[in-house]
Amino acid sequence: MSPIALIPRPQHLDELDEPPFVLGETSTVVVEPRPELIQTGVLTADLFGRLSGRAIEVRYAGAEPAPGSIVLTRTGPVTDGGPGADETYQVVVRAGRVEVRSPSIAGLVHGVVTLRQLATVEEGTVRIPAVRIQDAPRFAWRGLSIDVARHFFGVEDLKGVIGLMAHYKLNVLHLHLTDDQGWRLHVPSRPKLTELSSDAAVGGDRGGFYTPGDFAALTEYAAARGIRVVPEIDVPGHVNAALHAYGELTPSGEPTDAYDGIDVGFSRLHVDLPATRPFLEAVFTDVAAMTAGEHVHIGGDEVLTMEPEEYARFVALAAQVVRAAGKEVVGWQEIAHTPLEPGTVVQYWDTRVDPEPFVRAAREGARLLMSPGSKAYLDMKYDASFPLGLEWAGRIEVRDAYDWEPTTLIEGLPAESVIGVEAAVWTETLRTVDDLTTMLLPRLAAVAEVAWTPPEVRDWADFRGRLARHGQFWDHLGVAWYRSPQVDWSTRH
Ligand code: TNX
Repeated sequence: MSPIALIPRPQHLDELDEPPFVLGETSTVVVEPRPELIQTGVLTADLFGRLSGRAIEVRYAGAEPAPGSIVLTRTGPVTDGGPGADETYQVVVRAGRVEVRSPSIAGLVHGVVTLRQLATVEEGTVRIPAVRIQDAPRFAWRGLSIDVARHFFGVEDLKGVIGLMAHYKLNVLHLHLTDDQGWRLHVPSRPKLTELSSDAAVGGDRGGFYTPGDFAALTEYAAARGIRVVPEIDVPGHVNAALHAYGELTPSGEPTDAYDGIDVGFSRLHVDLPATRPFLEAVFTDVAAMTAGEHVHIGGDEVLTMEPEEYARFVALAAQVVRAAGKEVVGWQEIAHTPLEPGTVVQYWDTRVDPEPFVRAAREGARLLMSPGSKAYLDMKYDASFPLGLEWAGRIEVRDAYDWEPTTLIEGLPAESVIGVEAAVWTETLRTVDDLTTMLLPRLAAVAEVAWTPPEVRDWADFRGRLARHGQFWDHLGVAWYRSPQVDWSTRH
C-alpha cells in the first residue's frame, strides 16, 4: 500500500516514478539569508534532525546544494489569488533533492509538515517518497479555540498544541482568556485582574495566567509555525473574574465572590456604570497592543440577563474600542443580533437557533466563522460512556467531525461570506494536557481537513484510511489520544 497518508488532503499530488529521497550524510537545509527564512530553516533542520538522530546544518542558498538537501525558497507575492492564496505551497521530492516553495512563511511551513507526514524511518534511515504537490487552502481561517479560563494551560502545554495545529495546517489559535472562573492574561493597566482573579479554576483546581512576556513568546512561537493568535476577552457576560477583581464594575460597587462552578450566563457588565467604558478601553487597548495579528475577539456569548437594547449598545461600544485600538472585531454568534460594521467576524456555534440573523448579517458584510457545536466542539464526548467532556451539543465521533460542509450549514447563507472553520475545546471537564489532547485527537485532524480541502475531494472512507497512520505519529510524540473504533489503527506500512 502507498505510504502516502497526508492530512489535510492536498489539492494536487503526483507520485513520481523514481526512487525516494533519502536523508543522508551530506543532507542540509538550504535557505536564502533572510532572518525569517533562517528561522524556518532551523525548524526544518530540527524536525528532520530529530527524526534521523543526526544534526542537520542550515546553509545559505548560493552554490549548488549538496546532494540530499532540502531547499526552501520564498517566491514572490501572489497578487491574483483568492483567500489563503499566500499560503499556497509547492513540494517537489526527487531522489536527490527536496524543494519547497511558497510566497509565505506559513506556506513553507505547510510544505515542511507535508514532508514530515510523508517521511518514513526504518532503522534510522529517513525516506520521503518522490512526489510533486501543488496545494493551497480552501479557507483563509482555519482555527482552534482553547478555553484556558475554566482550566489553565501554560505556555509549554500550548506550544505542544501549536505543534499539532501546524502539523494539520491550522493557522489561527484563538485563546478564550477570560471567563467567570479566571482571568488569564496580565493587563498592565488593570493589574488586579490577574492579581485577584487568576488563581481559581473549575472545581477548586489551580489557575494561572500569562504575563505579557509569555504572551509574546507564544505569539512568536506560533508565528514561526504559520499560526496567528487571536485573544478573546469575553464581554459583557462570562465576566465574574473581572467583577471579583474590580467591584466598581458591579451596581453595588462590591466585588463578587470567586466562582469555580460551571454554570453560564449569570454574570454581566453594565454599559451605563461609570467604570465600564474606561475598563473596556483600558483592557482592549492593552490587549490590542499585545496582539500581533489583525483580530481581537470580544466574546458576546450567553448574556442571559441583559435586555437586547443594552446588549446592542454594549457590543457597539466594545467593537468601537477594539477598532480604535487598530484591530478587527470577532464575536460569538449572538452579536449578529446587533448592527455590525462590515467585515466583522461572527463565530457561529449554537446550531439550535433561527438562522435569519446570520444571513442578514452576512448580507450586510459580516464574515461567518464556522464552529458548529455539533461538529466542531471538541469538548463534546465521543460517545455516551466517554469519561471526559460535555454533551449539550451531542456526541461527536470522528466521522461527525469530518462529514459536514461549512457553506451549507446555515440555510440561505451566501457561501462567500464564510471566512473559515474553527474547532473549539472548552475545558470545564479537562484538567490536564492529556485530557486536552485526548479530546483533540483524532478529531482536530478531521476538522482541519474540512477547513483545508474542498468538498469534491473529501471522502470519509479515504480520510479514515489516511487517519489510521497518524496514530503512530501521536504515539511517537508521546501525546494522549482517543482510539476511535471508527478507524482501523492497526494499519502499518
Ligand atoms: C457554550 S460556546 C459556551 C461556553 C461553554 C461551552 C461548553 C460559547 C460561545 N459558550 O461558555 O464552555 O458551551 O461546551
